[in-house]
Amino acid sequence: PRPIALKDYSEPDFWIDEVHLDVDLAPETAQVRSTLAVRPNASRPGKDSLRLDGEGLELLEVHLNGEKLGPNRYQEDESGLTIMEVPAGAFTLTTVSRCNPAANTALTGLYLAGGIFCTQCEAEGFRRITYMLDRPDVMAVYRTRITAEKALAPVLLANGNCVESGVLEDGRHFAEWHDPYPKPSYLFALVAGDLGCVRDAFTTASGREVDLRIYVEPGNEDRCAYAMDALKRAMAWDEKVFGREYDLDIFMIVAVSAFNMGAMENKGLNIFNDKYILARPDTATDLDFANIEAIVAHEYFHNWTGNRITCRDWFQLCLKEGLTVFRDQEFTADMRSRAVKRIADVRMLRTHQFPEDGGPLAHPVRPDAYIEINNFYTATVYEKGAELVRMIYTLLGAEKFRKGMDLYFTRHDGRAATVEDFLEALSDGSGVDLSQFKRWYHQAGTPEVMASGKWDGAQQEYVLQLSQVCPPTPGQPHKEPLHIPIEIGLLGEDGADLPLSPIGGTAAASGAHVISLTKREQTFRFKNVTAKPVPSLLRGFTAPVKLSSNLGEREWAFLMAHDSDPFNRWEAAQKYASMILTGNIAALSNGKIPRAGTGFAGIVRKILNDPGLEPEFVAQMIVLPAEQTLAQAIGQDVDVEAIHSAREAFRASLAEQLYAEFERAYNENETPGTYSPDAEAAGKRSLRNTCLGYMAATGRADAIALAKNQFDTADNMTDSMAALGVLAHTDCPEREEALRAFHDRWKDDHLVMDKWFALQATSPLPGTLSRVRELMAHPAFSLRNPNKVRALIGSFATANQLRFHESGGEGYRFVAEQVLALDKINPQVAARLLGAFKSWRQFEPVRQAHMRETLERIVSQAELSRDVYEIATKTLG
Ligand code: DPP
Ligand code: ZN
Repeated sequence: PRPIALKDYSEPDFWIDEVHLDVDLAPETAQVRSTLAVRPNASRPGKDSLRLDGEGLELLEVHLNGEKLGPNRYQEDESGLTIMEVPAGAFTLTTVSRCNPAANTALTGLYLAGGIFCTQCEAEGFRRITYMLDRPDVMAVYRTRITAEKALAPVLLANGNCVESGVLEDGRHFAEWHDPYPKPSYLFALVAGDLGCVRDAFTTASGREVDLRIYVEPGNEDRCAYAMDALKRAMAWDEKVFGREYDLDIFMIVAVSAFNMGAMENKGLNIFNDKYILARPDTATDLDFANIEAIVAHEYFHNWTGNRITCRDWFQLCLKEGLTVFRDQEFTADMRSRAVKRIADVRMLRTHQFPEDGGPLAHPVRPDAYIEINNFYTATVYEKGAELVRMIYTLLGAEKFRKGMDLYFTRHDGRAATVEDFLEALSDGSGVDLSQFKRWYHQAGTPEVMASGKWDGAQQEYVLQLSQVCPPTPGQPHKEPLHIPIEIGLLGEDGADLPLSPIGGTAAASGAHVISLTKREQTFRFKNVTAKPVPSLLRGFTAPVKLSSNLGEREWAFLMAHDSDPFNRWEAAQKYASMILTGNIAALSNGKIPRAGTGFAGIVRKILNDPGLEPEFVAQMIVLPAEQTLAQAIGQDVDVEAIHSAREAFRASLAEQLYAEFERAYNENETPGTYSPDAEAAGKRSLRNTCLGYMAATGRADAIALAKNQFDTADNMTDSMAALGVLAHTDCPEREEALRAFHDRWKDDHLVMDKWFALQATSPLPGTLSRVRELMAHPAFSLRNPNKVRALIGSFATANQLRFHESGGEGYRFVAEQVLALDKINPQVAARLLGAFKSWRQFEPVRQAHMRETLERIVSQAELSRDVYEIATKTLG
């Protein structure tokens, strides 16, 4: 397969202004009559043949301006249709074709799953429904008529407003939908099936009434309240914070159980993975509720950042995704705790994006080439993309950022835009120069920033030397210096912030200050510093970089105890713990005695006893860096067993030292009464369950009994899962009994069963791999359903470092087997799963060899999908 490059972009030869679809649905044949209003692109004149994209379609008829064309006038091949000798001016082109929804296991295009007809068109699925210029810079007004047997599909939905519906003979019926806003084909959607509906309404700032509907499988109507509430809050927030109002009279969400992604922002008709809509206290955890809130908001926010202003081409994906993730992060920060949200986002960035950026799959936030675009819905495009927007926000400040965004919306509304357009609007609207900043979009890799601070007692100055390097990434051996905003503070002896008086800059009243590192090396000076301070650098994680400094354990301990910036306080705790743990990991390998970390435990004790801290923040403060994070910190020759043992031992040691404190916090953070998913109550449960985990890490019988009791008596899924997690990951007699009880209670609930699968797949106990194999035969499991694959195989491969990296390579071979089986069913999901190998070079030689061999075996297979081929070859490098 040949790569597609950004530099080869050119406008299409033709524009399509209108699309009329007439879709006649049956499980095994969907007949689509499509009429396109085509006009030549004046800037590329003289083209007499029209090339349309089309895949897996059975072409029946072609008409041009109402006249049926003979087969000599067009040519079909596996990727599309060429119409020869088209008129010089505008014309209409009608095609009649068929596809097979029931046979569509790739879940892109039009598919039938769980009895529901559903579409997924991003990025290039529309061409599997009908022939089209399937590219985002071609924006058309769509009218869609759906016809189906009423008994089979009583509900018929598409984008926009329903303009007509009626009953036909033979038990058939139809509905016709019209979306007045021009849109690219990837935002087209159609849903048909037997669906229940929950309704509500929202009145916009300008007083328009919007009809809100969530469609779900009948029986699930009682699980939609939280999603609906989140939707209304998102609509109000976007009006208030970004001045953006909803534009149609109806907004619909459909929840389906077979979906490749989390959700999709189709105009007026969002389609969701039902995991991110359905929630009831007894079936969904606090994390599920928080994800639902964030994803409902994310998809809603796309209406302006993605739909009204869309992407010119797929290289600009971050233009809508990075920006919309930034918007949903801000929404969650406003709805919940800003500090906790920032910690969660950085945690996610570091676990998923940093390894991508540091490995063979590294690519810029705006990639310059791809083989399969579906492989670029990555943590880099989404999460790092959001960090770039956040840095712009930091550099501009709230007010100027809003001015820039306002200009972006007015300038580009109704159009397909580029990253350059976005940066120009933000720069013009704010008056801030972003020309150097732009490098962030095309330079891959995580920059490393080195900081070295010195207090000059004689001058009463604090001198901070900063330097930056960005390691080479595939195709980019040399990097230019980036514009890196770094928020800093200086702490005095008492732990309070000192006032900051930068030399050659403006003084910060608040004690925190953002400096711009733009050169490879730069020195910053602060005056009137009368005693030696401790610097707090990169507060709020103002840039997605790896920071190293000359701070030692004493300073980290001090910052962990005192930093006024909650993010950096958490960061200091992580650094401190990480220092102890990496030392202990090395000690384990050398037969030395690990440290007990009494100093660390002492600060944890104070934090647990501080009534002024919010419980969720405390929970974050006391969770040790994950095994994968430690592997990254070590960077090479990683020994997963040593990491696991050292971490578990340190957990147990902390738990022994602080048992009474954990027990007290466990008891004090009970949330009696009716369950509420709000952030405060969720935070208490989170702290409480973190404490339970620590207590159980001691292996004490009373702690295991406490977990068992919580499991038996929990009235909500959060507490039930937390307790089951403790039992399932402990070698104790209660384990099997609890897993069985949970199974028997929830075996008919597909979403809850996913939790049950994932929990067992992430168990550190030996035998996990054979359990996972066994579970693949469970009636609730299916390779055809992406959620099942992610829950069981995905969790094993990406969230169980110890067992996936079993030294004999069995884990790798198992996952590779599933990747190959899945590639025949659903290439997107297969390629995603293969991503588990992306950090293979950081492990010790024996495991590296196993992983290389496994990857080579995959590459040597005939008939790989583009998706898997691209990931496998790039991973091997
Ligand atoms: N465009 C979709 C989203 O990010 C793809 N998953 O919302
Ligand atoms: Zn998105």
